[in-house]
Amino acid sequence: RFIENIIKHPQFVSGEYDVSFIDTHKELFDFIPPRNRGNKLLKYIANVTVNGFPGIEKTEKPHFELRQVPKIKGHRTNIHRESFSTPGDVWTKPHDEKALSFKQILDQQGPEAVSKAILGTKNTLLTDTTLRDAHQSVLTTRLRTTDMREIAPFMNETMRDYFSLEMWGGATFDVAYNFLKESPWQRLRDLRQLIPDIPFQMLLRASNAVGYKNYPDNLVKQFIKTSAQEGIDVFRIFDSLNWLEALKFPIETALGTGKIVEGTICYTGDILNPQRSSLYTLDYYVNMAKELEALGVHTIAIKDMSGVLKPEAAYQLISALKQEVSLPIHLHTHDTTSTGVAIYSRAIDAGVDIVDTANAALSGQNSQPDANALYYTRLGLDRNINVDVEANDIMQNYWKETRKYYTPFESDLTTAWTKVYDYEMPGGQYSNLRMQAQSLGLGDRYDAVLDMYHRVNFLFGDIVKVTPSSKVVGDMALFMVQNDLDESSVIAQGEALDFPQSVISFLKGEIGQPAGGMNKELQKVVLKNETAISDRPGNHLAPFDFKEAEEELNEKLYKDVDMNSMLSLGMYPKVFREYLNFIEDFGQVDIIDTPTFLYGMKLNERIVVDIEPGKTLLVELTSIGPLKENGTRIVYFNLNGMPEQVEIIDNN
Ligand code: 3PY
Ligand code: ZN
Repeated sequence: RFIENIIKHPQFVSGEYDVSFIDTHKELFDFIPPRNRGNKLLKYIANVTVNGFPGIEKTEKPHFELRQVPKIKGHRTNIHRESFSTPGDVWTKPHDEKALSFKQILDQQGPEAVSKAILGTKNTLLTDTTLRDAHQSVLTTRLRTTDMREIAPFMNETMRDYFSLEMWGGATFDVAYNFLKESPWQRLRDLRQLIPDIPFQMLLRASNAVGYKNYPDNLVKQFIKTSAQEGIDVFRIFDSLNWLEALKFPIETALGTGKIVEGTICYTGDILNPQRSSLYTLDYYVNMAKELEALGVHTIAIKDMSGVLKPEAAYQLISALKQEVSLPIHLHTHDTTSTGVAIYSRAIDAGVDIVDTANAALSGQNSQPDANALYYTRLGLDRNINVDVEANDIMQNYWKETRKYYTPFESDLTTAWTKVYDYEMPGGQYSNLRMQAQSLGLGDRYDAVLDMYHRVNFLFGDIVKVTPSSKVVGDMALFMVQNDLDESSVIAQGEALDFPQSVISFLKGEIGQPAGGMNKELQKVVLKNETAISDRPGNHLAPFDFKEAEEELNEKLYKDVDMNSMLSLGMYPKVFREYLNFIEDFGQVDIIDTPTFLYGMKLNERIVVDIEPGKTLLVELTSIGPLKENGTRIVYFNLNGMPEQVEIIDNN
C-alpha cells in the first residue's frame, strides 16, 4: 500500500518531487492500521457525553438495574425438565442431545430433508423474531449486537427445537450502519459463532434485497450468495407487490445456495369480506402459493406484515393452503390489533406448520405475539407448540431490562389498534409516517394522513403495502393532505404537480407491477412525458461495478477489501461511506455497553470495555472542561489508571 500510495500520488505522477517528498507527505503512510483504539473510544464517549446521541433528548444518563444474563450451566442444573412431563406437555420430543436440530438436518441432509422433517413434526414449530422483526417493530430496529451476543449461548441451548431465529435482513442492515455504527456482517458472524445449532433466517425484499429500491441483478445475486456463506440458512423472500415475476430471480438464486428458501405471500385485504376487494381472495392466495411451489421453494410463508389477518381468515387460509400445496406453511403476523395469539391458535387448528413469535419482553403491540402466551392458549388442546416456557421466562428478565436502554426508540403504538384493519399499514410505518408528517408541519393532521393512506391505496388500485410499496402510499398520502388534494383533483391538476420521487418511481414500474395493474389515468399525469416499464426493473439496470467498488475501498480500508464491504457499498453507498468515516474517527464502537453508547458517562463513573479477548480497558470520566472560545471542550479520563484527555466539539 505504501508503494501504491507513492506511485499514485499526483505530485509523484507529475514528476514534481524531491528527496523530502516522503517526509513532507504524511498521507503516504495512510496504509498504517489505526492505532490507539483506547483514545478513539474516549473520543466517542466524550462526544456522546457532551453532545448526546441522535434521536435521544439529552438527559443525565439514567440508572439501569444490573442485568441478569442467564448462563447455560446454571440453567441446565436449575431447570428440571421432568416437571414438563404432564399431559399437554410441549415436550413431545424430549430434548435429546442425539436428536438433530433443523440446522443439523439442513447441513447434513439439505433443505428438502428439512421440509420433510417439519411436516413430520406433530406440534407447530416456532421461528423466534426477537433479534429482527420484534425490535424492528417496537424499538425502531435499534437493538445492538452486544445485547444479542450476551444471551446468544442461552438461546442456542434453549431454542434448539425452533425451526429458526429470524435475526437478519429487513431494516436491520442499514440501521446497523446508519444509527448503531456497527457492521451487520459482523453481527451475523458473531451470532453464527454463538448459535451454531439453530437455523438463521433473514428477510429478503426480493430484488430490493435489504434496501428500498431494485438493485442490479449481479449485486442481488452476490448478496444472496455471500449471505448464505456468512451463515444465513433460511431466505424468506417477499415482493412488496406480490409480483411473481420479481420473485423468480432471487428465489432461483437462493435455491442455488443449498439453503432453505421460503416463498412468501404478503397478506392484504380481507378474505372474509368479499366486498373489500375482488383481488385478494382465497383463490388469489392459493394460486400464488401454487406458483411459488412450482418454483421449487421449500416452505411457503404468509406474511401478515400489518396484522390484518383475522383469526377466522387465518383458519380458512391455512386450511386451504394445507389442502392445496404439499409444502410446510409458515405464518407471520403482528399483534397490532391484540389478536395475534388468537390468529395463531386458529392457524394451529388448521394445521399450520410454523408460526413466528417473540420473547414476551419484546412481543405484543406491533411486534409478534409472545411464544409463552401461545403455549398457554393451546394447553389442553391436541396440538401445541414446541417451546421451553421456563427458558423463555428467564430470557424475559434479560430482555425486559435490556429494553429499558432503548426507551427513547419505543414505538408510539403502545396499545391495541384495530383501526389498522382500515388503514392496512405495516406496524413499523406508523411512527415513521408520523415523524414525516411532523417534519412537513402536518403533525396535527395525522388522522387525515392516516385516512388518506387508506384512500391512496384504492387510488393506486388496491396494492400490497409493505417496504417499499408502503412508503410510496405514505409519501402520496402526505403529498395529498399537504396540497389539499383528493382522488379527482389529483388527476385534474396532476399535469401541473410535482409528485414525490417515490410515487413517480412506482408509477414508472420501478418497484414492479401491482396485482390489479396500474391506475392508467394517474400514471399519465404523474409520469407526464416519461414512459413506464412493465417488465422486471432488473432488466433495465446496469450491472454493479465490483472492480470500481474494490478500488474505492482499497483507498479507505485498512484491511483487505472483502465482498461484504463491496456489497454494503453497492447497496448503501452514502450510508456505508459515512460509516467508514465514523470508524476512522471513533474506532469500533460496538464493544461499548449500550447505556454508555447511548447516554455517555456520568462524572466519576467507571466502566470496563473488553477491547478484544484478554484486553480490557478501565475507563473513568474524571471531569469535563469549560467551553472554549473555539467551541470545543476538553474531557478528562483515567484510562487504565493513566490520565488521558480528548478535545471534542460541543454542538450544544
Ligand atoms: C421489512 O421489509 O423490513 C419488513 O419487516 C416488512 O414487513
Ligand atoms: Zn413482520
